[in-house]
Formats: sequence, C-alpha cells, structure tokens
Amino acid sequence: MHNRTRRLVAVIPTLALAVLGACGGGGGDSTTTTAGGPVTKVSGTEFAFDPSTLTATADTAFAVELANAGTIEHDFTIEGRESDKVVVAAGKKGTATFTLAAGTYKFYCSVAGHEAAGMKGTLTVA
Ligand SMILES: [Cu+2]
Repeated sequence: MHNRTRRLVAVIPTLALAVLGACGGGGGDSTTTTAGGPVTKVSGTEFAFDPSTLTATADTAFAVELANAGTIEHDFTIEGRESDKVVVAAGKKGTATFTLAAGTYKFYCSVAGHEAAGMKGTLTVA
C-alpha cells in the first residue's frame, strides 16, 4: 500500500512537466503560456536568483521556469510548498506550477547551504 502511494506521487509531477513541455511550442526562450497563465522566468546561479523579487496572481495557477545558469544543481522551492519544487541540473531548465493564496512567500534553493549563501527571494501574490 505504501509503495503504491509513493509511486503515484512520483509520477504526477513528471506528467505535469511533460504537459508543460508540450505547450512550449517552438522552444527556446520565446514567451510561453500554459493553460494556467504566464510563465515566470528565473535564472539561478551560485548563489543567487535573478530576479529575486517575483509577483503572481492570487488563486491562479502560474508556472516558474528555472534556468540554471550555474555549474551545480539548483532548485526553486517556495516555502510551505516544498513538495512542488523543481530541481534543475547545471545548464538546464525546469518548470514548476503553483497556485497560491494572496500573501508574501519566500522562495529559495533547498540544496544544503545555498539559501544561506544568498539563493532566496520574495514572491508577492496578490
Ligand atoms: Cu542552489
């Protein structure tokens, strides 16, 4: 029973990413949208996010595309929504979707030591 549950949990994010990838159209850096709304593009390096201040619309699904411009693995994690984080290898891109109530949220890289080194920012949802 436990094994079955864990497997389902692992499959769902993979499907979500596959759908988002299919919506990307021509690929590259063109502006893309998903059914849920615009894609917010964030770059991650050692050890910062650019931009470090993001905004989103309350109660509306939005996607965050993390482009890892660094030389090691990074992730984009929103405090309180750790299970929805996206982990991106060096030189790659990855997308996560979130739906949040109005408020101010911290986002950060959950790789050990990275947040303390500066990989964090503020997401304002209104
Ligand atoms: Cu990191």
